[in-house]
Amino acid sequence: MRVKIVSIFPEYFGPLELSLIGKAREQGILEVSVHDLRDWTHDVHRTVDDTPYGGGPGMVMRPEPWGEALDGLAGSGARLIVPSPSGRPFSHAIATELAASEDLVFACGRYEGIDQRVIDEYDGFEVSLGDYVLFGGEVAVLVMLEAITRLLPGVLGNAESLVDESHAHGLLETPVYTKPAQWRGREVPEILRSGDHGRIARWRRDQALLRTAARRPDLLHAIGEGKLDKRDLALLGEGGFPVPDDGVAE
Ligand code: JD8
Repeated sequence: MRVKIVSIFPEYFGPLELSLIGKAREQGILEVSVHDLRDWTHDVHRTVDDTPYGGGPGMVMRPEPWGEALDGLAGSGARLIVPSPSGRPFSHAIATELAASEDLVFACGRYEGIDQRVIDEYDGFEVSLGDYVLFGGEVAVLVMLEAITRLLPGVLGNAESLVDESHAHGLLETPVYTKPAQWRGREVPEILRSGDHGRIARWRRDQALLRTAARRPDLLHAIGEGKLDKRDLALLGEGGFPVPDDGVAE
């Protein structure tokens, strides 16, 4: 996968040298290039912003530098991703979709954002990390790239672990424990030390169901028809989570 990032703060992307993303680049699974938008300005002040049409606070990123940059970087077949607080919510599904792309270009906005004509010109896909406001798109790109890269074949040691991940199967992760069995008077649940893998699997599903029902009932609803068996529904009922008769927890 080829990834190009355009930003006025290219130094934000040092972390992409590290850890599994750094390793994926060494292994040639991922090619990342970071570009300074100011390289496509022609004035002594390397100006990338101007006042907003229609008035209002702050400044807007000028279209010309972006046009010149993306003409060079977002060739045919490249997909332009634009982090924006007004974008579609980023998700595992979007990460999976983008992980199937050959060529991704990320446009990092700053100030009040990028002139909308740039996004329209390159059919940019506006994506948001969540309902809070950041200073710019850079950290959003770091988050998205980590979620996308770990889905690329060969990046994760045991790809199996991708299968039983939360958001992959729709339930939140279960609590995890390691040695010592006692810590500050706190015990690791006995069942996890029982060696009874059948009971352990059931316990973990129960924990995932109860945690999801408590913290993310929206996810439980999204799981949809028939994915929750009678025992799941009984557990949720006992846990005080109303279970409608169509088998989909409220
Ligand atoms: C891109 C400029 C800052 C946003 C005026 C503060 C994503 N989940 C998210 N929250 N915020 C962003 C985000 C914020 C950005 C830019 C993404 C470019 N800003 C602006 C509008 C209000 N300032 C984001 N993904």
